[in-house]
Amino acid sequence: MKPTPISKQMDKLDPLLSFKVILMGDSGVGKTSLANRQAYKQFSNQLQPTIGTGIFKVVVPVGNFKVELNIWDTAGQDKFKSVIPMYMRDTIVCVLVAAIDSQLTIEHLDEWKALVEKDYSATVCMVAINKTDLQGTPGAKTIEDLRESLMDKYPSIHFVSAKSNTGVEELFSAVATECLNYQGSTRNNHHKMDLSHDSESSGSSCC
Ligand SMILES: Nc1nc2c(ncn2[C@@H]2O[C@H](COP(=O)(O)OP(=O)(O)OP(=O)(O)O)[C@@H](O)[C@H]2O)c(=O)[nH]1
Ligand SMILES: [Mg+2]
Repeated sequence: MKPTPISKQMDKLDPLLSFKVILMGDSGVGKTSLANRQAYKQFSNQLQPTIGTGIFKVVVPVGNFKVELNIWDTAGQDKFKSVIPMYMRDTIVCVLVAAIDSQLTIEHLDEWKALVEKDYSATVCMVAINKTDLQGTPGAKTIEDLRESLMDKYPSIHFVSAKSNTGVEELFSAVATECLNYQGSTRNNHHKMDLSHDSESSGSSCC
């Protein structure tokens, strides 16, 4: 029997829930590249730095739910940092992004987290260490070392590569699951929603 295409499987899923998610982190770590990879299945070696913010819409199936993520891709350059809190309102999950080949961007994760928590302490901060295709670059820490040094502060860490398309789908699936759990905990008297899979659906689609 032919497998049902993901688009058909997704038609069966309901309801559509929509959440706002923000990508933050130093300039050049690959925030726009991760959003592009998830939304358009594309990667470019020559992206211009983001100015202001861009919004990407993707739909991610999680169990019986079809979750729409509105991904706000912010600009990492210092000159834009002061405006980022203006975009934070109604954000459920913030993905703090750093690059594995730049220890400085990893050290700056705490500053980005502080920026989020200053006014929005309920926002969930997840971490994505991008550019894992560059593992082994001189001076770069290993995934194991990084996980160990960051796990106390950041329980949810994902190691990804927008370039080689490693872990990106899993990252946004985890983000969508976190959003659903948030929704479940606020709506259903702190009972988490049942996210068990009754189909083999996975993947995402962009609107
Ligand atoms: N090797 C490698 N390069 C990547 C990866 N992701 C992004 N890049 C490159 O890193 C550079 C910066 O990527 P962007 O996605 O523009 O970074 P950004 O975080 O959006 O930067 P700002 O918009 O300035 O905040 C680009 O040249 C990308 O091609 C990756 O996974 N691996
Ligand atoms: Mg960008």
